[in-house]
Amino acid sequence: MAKINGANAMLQVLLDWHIDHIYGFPGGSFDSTMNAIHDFKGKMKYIEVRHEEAGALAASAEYKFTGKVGVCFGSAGPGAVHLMNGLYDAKYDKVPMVAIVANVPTGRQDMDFFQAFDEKPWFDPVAVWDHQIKRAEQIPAMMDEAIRQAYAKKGPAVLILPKDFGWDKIDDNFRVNYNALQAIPNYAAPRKDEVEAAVKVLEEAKNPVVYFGLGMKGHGDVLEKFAEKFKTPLMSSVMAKGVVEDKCPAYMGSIGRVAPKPSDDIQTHADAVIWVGNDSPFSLFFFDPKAKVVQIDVDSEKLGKRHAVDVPILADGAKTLQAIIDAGQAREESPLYKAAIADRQNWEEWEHSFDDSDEMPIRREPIFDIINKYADDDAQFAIDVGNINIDFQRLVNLHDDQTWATSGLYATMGFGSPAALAAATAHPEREVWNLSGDGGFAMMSQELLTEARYNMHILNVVFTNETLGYIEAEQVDESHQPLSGVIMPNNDWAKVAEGMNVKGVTVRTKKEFEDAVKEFKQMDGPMLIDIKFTHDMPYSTELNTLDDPEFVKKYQAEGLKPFSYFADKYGLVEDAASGASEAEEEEPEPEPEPDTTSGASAH
Ligand SMILES: Cc1ncc(C[n+]2csc(CCOP(=O)(O)OP(=O)(O)O)c2C)c(N)n1
Ligand SMILES: [Mg+2]
Repeated sequence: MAKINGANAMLQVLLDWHIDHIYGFPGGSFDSTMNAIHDFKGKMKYIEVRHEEAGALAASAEYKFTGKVGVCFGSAGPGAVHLMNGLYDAKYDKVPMVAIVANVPTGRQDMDFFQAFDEKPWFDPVAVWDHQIKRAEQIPAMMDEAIRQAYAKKGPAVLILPKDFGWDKIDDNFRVNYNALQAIPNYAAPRKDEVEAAVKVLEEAKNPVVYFGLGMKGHGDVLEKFAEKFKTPLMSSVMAKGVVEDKCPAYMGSIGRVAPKPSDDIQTHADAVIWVGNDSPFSLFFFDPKAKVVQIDVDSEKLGKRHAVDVPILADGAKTLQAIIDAGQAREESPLYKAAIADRQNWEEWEHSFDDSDEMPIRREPIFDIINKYADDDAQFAIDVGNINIDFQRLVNLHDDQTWATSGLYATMGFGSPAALAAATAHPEREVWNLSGDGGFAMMSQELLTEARYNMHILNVVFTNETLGYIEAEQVDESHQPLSGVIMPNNDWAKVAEGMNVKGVTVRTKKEFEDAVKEFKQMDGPMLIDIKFTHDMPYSTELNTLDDPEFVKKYQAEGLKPFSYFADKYGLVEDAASGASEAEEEEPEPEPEPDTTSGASAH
């Protein structure tokens, strides 16, 4: 029997799973695998990040962009601990990923040795599967198992490899189980009585809406058909932006703090919600508690979790919506639908009225006008955490094959740069936009070195507003406290970039930004644009009090109409029997979340 080093057998399993790259950073305890990586040059691409957290976040982002598992590694002790943030990102957003973690040689374990600690218990709370290899012969089978477990349980799997086993010679006869996971999920269709019950709710409702999540990914066409036939506004979780193209007239965007105004306006007025493939935790605070809910999900644990459910359907979302489309009668536009469409138009006109504003420092709208004009139809957007979540949700017009990723439910700052590495590695032929606030960018800015080293075509856009804006807005609007700990120094990010061999440009105007973007599109490799950006906060949908002159002045919202204007105009009469208006009077305002970091949903 031919023999192979344990670490080489491990990498061969990755290759057989069609995984041809791995993010990581070496250490002494990982020497045996680094030797294997050297042996696999040309077959397995090694992306040497400058911080293990970046590798772990890149591995998590990889699945968000491509639907394929990402793999990262760290050495024993500090390298292992640095991975943790990326593992939690994967856990919260239900992302299959694999981390290979080194341990000191077996003969040195549990003896107070250098860098040694009991790694498995450390990973137990985060991992969907975590085990330390106990014999070298297990290596290929356990690598295979880690990948299958990550996919099946939709989370991070951690394989702990003691250094000595990586050097050991084992039989070279392992055959991977890649084919086993090629089965395409085929979730159940709904029963006839369930479809009838859903149609009844729809027919009895005056103002029904659809509220979907990532469970509908790939089925935007069915959602659009549904909205077209039943004249229902479509709303989504934050993470489901892009499932329906932004230009779809019925799509009001996501709901919550980061969302555009119209969906926030209309959600309390719905008397029926078709809730599909959506588990957004913030939805606890949305909708009239008395609204009728038809909830469709493939996971029974989700049914009734975020709102009382009247018609639970444990079935495929797209098949169920299609069955309702086939069985139900077309509807006229409801007052809520008409009001929503007009509200959205008012909101978008207001936003675009600032597109050519020459206010200094520059406003958000002119910047996003350029991004929308210049981003390729298959651009990949890596989105950090902070006000950029709000601006991206509201101002980027996603279309065609554009993709995006952020840190959703875990919402870690510093996600943008590692996610950009993942996008550029997975699809080097497509351009990558890393959109990050100055605080978030600072957390992983060392990855400019990685971008330069591999000449990745990434445009890093840093929004320098000299504050941790998202938290500043919370301190002002929610807790009414003095600003505390949010100031950022006005850093020269272009200079930092140049110091790391990345072309750096500082811009203050729309024209300068446009010229810099044009330059990026002509060149190879990475670039950084530091925008000296407005210190004003995005329009607050949490307050959304257009009848308050102070509020209007603060957000220059003279062009915006309160929703009551459209409600009156289109005869949106609150029906006491439906509970919508009653509920508004009776139910106390929900307490703001202690940390409403992103309002995002995994599904
Ligand atoms: C690692 C981490 N630390 C703290 C937070 C809390 N937090 C959320 S957004 C934010 C501010 C982001 O600031 P910046 O990147 O400058 O973006 P801005 O909102 O100013 O555009 C903070 C501190 C977090 N989400 N992640
Ligand atoms: Mg900032």
